[in-house]
Amino acid sequence: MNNTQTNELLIAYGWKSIYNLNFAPYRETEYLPARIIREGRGIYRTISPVGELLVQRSGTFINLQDLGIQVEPVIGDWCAVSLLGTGTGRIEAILPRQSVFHKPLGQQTANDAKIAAANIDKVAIVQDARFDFNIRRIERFLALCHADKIPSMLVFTKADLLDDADAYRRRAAGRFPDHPSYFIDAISGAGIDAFMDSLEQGSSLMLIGTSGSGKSTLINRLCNAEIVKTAPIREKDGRGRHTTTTRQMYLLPNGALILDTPGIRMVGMHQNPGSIHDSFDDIARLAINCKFSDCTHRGEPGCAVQKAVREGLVEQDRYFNFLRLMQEAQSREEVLQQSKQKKRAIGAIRYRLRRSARP
Ligand SMILES: Nc1nc2c(ncn2[C@@H]2O[C@H](COP(=O)(O)OP(=O)(O)OP(=O)(O)O)[C@@H](O)[C@H]2O)c(=O)[nH]1
Ligand SMILES: [Mg+2]
Repeated sequence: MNNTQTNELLIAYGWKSIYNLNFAPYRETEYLPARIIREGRGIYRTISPVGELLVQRSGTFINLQDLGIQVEPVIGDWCAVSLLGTGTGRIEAILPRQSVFHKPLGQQTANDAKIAAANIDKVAIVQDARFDFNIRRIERFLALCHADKIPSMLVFTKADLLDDADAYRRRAAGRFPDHPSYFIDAISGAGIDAFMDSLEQGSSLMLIGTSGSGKSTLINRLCNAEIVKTAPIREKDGRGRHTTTTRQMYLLPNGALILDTPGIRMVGMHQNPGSIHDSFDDIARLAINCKFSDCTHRGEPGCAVQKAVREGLVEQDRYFNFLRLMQEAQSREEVLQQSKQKKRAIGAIRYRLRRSARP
């Protein structure tokens, strides 16, 4: 494929000039660039210059994956595909990714990819403002976005069910002054225009949130059509029913791309304590003035963070959540260290056994 063939369809699905460079090694081949817009049991739905293609991994690709040279394809990936028959093809390579969003710990399973999506420009953290307004969970999601260096915004749904929406707005703006937040009634469409206007043509926005928060309903409202299945939350506990089970990308009428995702059950931290520190930048700024450079902000003398909490400059709840996330990240780091040491020790035993078995 040459540059003139970088057609409108690819551009509509987020092709950027950088991908011309990424695709350069395949330019002289018969391969076509294609973007994964839906994953499911080893079959990927993609958009290519010749339209929609259902693709699977080629044998060579699987071999390269076994050698650790190719990665597991995920939604949002740009691939080099070979055409097989009408509407079908094979993934031959994954183009270098511009961004990745890692699944939170708790969502990652041993055999599964640790990455939820690739080439994402923005993440919208979707939360049910009426039944599940949970500031601490938002902080967890923000820490994940921050670790992956993906800009994020907050979307509060079910604004129509709030008695005093302004109080919630103030609470969100107070706690997250650096993040745009949108309060939306996805049933009537109130608040949808401001949100839609924030989405750029050709940019990819991923929705994340718990089940029942209204991610799919939001997409239907943005498209003004019932294109995604939705279901009411359970009456007994107000939880969602995990209606969406696969990740899928949709092209909105304004030209932006939006990814619907299954509801996240647990938002466990997968990053190191350093990146948690970075995502609480107000606390990180204060920490510079702590007496000790390795201050844990848990009671050391001369702690500038605790002083700010006492003076009401940092919300107590935010401070406690920061400590909790740090502790989670530290425990995870210790577990990783221990398992590394264990692997090294097992490796050394195997090596000694091999040597002693030599004639
Ligand atoms: N009143 C009101 N109800 C809403 C709004 N947004 C979503 N809902 C309702 O919330 C319920 C759950 O919505 P879904 O869109 O299925 O939620 P989801 O986040 O996609 O859930 P999963 O697919 O399970 O992850 C549905 O009954 C929606 O009609 C809103 O803004 N106002
Ligand atoms: Mg859904």
